[in-house]
Amino acid sequence: MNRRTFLQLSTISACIGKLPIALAKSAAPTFTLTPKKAQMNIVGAEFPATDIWGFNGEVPGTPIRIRHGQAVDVTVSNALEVPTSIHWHGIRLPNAMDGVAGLTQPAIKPTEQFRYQFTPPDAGTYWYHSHVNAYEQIGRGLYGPLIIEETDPPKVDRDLTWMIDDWRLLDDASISEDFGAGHDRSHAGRIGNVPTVNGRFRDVIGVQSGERIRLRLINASNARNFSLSFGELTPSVIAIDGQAVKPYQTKKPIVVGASGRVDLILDMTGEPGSSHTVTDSFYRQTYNLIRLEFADKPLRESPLDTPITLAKPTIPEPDLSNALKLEVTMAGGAMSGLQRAKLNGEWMGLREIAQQGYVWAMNDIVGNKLDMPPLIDTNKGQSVQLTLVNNTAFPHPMHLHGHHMKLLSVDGQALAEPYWVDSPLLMPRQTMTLAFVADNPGDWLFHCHVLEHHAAGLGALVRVT
Ligand SMILES: [Cu+2]
Repeated sequence: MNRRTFLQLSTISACIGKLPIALAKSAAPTFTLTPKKAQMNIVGAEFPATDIWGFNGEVPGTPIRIRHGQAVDVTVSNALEVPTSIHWHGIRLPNAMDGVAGLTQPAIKPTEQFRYQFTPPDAGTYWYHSHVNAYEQIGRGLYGPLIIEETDPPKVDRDLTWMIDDWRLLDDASISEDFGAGHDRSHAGRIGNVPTVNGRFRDVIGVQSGERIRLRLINASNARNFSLSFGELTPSVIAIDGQAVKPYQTKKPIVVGASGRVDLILDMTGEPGSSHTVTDSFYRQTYNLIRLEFADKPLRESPLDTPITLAKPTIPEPDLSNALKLEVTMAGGAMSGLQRAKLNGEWMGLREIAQQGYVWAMNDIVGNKLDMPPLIDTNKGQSVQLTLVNNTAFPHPMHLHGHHMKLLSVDGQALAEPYWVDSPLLMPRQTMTLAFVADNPGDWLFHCHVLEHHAAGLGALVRVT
């Protein structure tokens, strides 16, 4: 650094000293995300590295981590050979920043840049991912964590993020190129054969007895849902889809549907020197996802006894007595018996629809494009009550952009403690009632986050004006 630049810098710092405190406090880091091709070893040293697409060449991409009240300021510089965009999953943001190419912005072409700027209204655990040919681009690795830190977070020894994913790899560890395959579109989506945590297969992490860990689980899979057990450990759930819930301890497996998030407090109650396996049992087979290895020396003799409750969400409460009430039935896919549906406004037999690559419908309408008539068209401020009926043989994580919905009941049973979600996982034949205030103007996607299902018609628009 020469004397001249040093002087310039000291002038700048002198100026910062005079800024009003509120302004100085909100100065947030800026980020550049360059989606590009890279290589990464996923399955271990005995296998070749895998060609991936990653933000800044990594999977997960560079963590975007800011404090609540600060702005997200990210410049995307597209170094791929194809167009892309970034969606900020779960954030209530202005429509123009939502990142859905073809709906809220044009795709970012190769060599072009796009700057995303918004201030997230809610703290919590979110993620970002491509929203162009998502089933291919996310499947190749274009995603990363987005963490908005609470002003007053619970005291923990470590705050860890696990982006859980699964990859469909061939024997030489290369990615299987069959993106959007017909069977995946009509069945459970692109389920992979290599489940990973933060891009590593069968990883091992070191922990200490008595340690308290906040674990942010983010499911970045195309299609795989997870149901995680932590061996002898008993997690406490403190947030779902980024929003605080009343903390509860549970021995039941923690379900994280595709695109969903769950925040846990995990007290490391295992013996020094012991080893605990985290397993997934969502589908028929149970397998080991990752292993926790306890150090020989404890961190402390007994777990912390400090509070773990997060501040209550500040999302507007829907007014159920004046809500617009709507039932939405998902139908189609294999083994559903769907006979016909509307494609481009015309009734057609399922065979004819399938010939064009579509197999799903919401309220008999195939969501084949982004500029369709909206499923919901309402005024800003209107409360909406949605009853979602999964009349299919497969689970569907249904993601609403730009809003959070309060989950009120499941299969007609009212929840004792309703909670906020943006990606509720509906099991086969399940019904959920949710409500939200349509307070964010714009055209928003509402779609299944099994990315192959969305590509095959399981999507719709919510218009708020
Ligand atoms: Cu689905």
